[in-house]
Amino acid sequence: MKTSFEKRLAFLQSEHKDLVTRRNEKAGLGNGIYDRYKYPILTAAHSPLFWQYDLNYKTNPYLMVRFGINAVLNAGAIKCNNKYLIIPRVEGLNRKSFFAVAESENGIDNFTFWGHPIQMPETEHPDTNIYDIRVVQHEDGWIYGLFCTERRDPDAKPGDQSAAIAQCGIARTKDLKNWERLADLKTSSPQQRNVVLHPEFVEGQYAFYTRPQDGFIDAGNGGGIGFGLSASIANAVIKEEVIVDRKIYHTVYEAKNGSGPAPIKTKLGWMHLAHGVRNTAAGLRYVLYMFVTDLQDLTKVIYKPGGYFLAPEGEERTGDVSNVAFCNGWIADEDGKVFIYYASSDTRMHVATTTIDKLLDYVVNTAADGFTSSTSVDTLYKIIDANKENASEYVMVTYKKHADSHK
Ligand code: M1P
Repeated sequence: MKTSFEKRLAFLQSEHKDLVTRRNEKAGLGNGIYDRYKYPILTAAHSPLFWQYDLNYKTNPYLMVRFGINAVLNAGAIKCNNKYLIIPRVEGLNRKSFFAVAESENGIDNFTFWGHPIQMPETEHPDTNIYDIRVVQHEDGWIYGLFCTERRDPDAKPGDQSAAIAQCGIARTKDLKNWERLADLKTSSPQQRNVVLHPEFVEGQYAFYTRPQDGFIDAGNGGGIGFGLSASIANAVIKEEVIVDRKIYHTVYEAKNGSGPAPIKTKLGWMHLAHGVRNTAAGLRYVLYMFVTDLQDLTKVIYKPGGYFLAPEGEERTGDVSNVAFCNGWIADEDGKVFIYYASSDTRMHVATTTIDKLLDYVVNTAADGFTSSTSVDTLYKIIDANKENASEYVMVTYKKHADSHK
């Protein structure tokens, strides 16, 4: 007869197997720009049982969780050897997070973690917490991981156990297993988060997208997404940060914004996915938005659709930090397919799929934010009037009905 240990183990194994082998499928019709999927691709429950449990009856007779995982979120992404690899922030019950690689054959389901999480080397100033890695294949031949390293503020008063300093940690690898840690990025900003390495040299130097900020949460006078160059990557120093994409009053990025994954090079320009934050009575709301910069002048925004590209929907709206969509990883396949790996509410990972062509259509043909209600109405008038000529019979019937009632 099976012991209760054996029964519990068999149950845990079968639940875990069902979860990690579950097929994913597109959810509904989508918005024409991208498709969401029915199931999250990674959650805390996807972490291997051999991380969470001591599986030995003698040392864990109740088969208790010995290392609980709280959330799996904010993943970097890269395609290597034909596999879709994502590197989420895996957060333990103790709030400390670390990086681990999960791979999938098709990019939308069956993501499974590699056996061991990444042992990220440290600088002479140990990290208290590391998170939100952006992985990028640089033209110098290395894969870089830029992430946030957080440490207690050395000037914090003894009673203040929350004050923290966020800076950009930098490491490089060839295989995502063995990492070489480089010096943290130096800029003139007291805090840095959401720093991204541009995949190509610019003027013979390493180029970074930054997010200067005054406080740990508050961007304060930090104007938005910045850009700067450094001759060295081993000791990266940015002397001058130019703001590429500003915070603007009454937009979805009025409180702060930050670069997402490294931009994708397209025929029209560098395509960026970023997050924008605004404050509400219910707290901060994080959404994703897009912009494109000039191929020659990387600081010049040439297309920027108004409003958000993706916001948390349905169950995505709740979690540890509710009302958050965050993305720091996407993969563009050679055939033009794009996999957008986004996290919801600081809790779980999802995928949305689209193509470069659809994204270019979106950025070019979606009206820019006019920053007032009346410009929104002007945009809508243009769409309605154009539809007079192009709409199907069905749409025209409803159009005429409503147009007549408007006379
Ligand atoms: O909680 C939402 C996000 O908050 C931070 O992002 P930002 O620096 O733009 O405010 C990060 O801690 C991020 O990990 C988190 O998802």
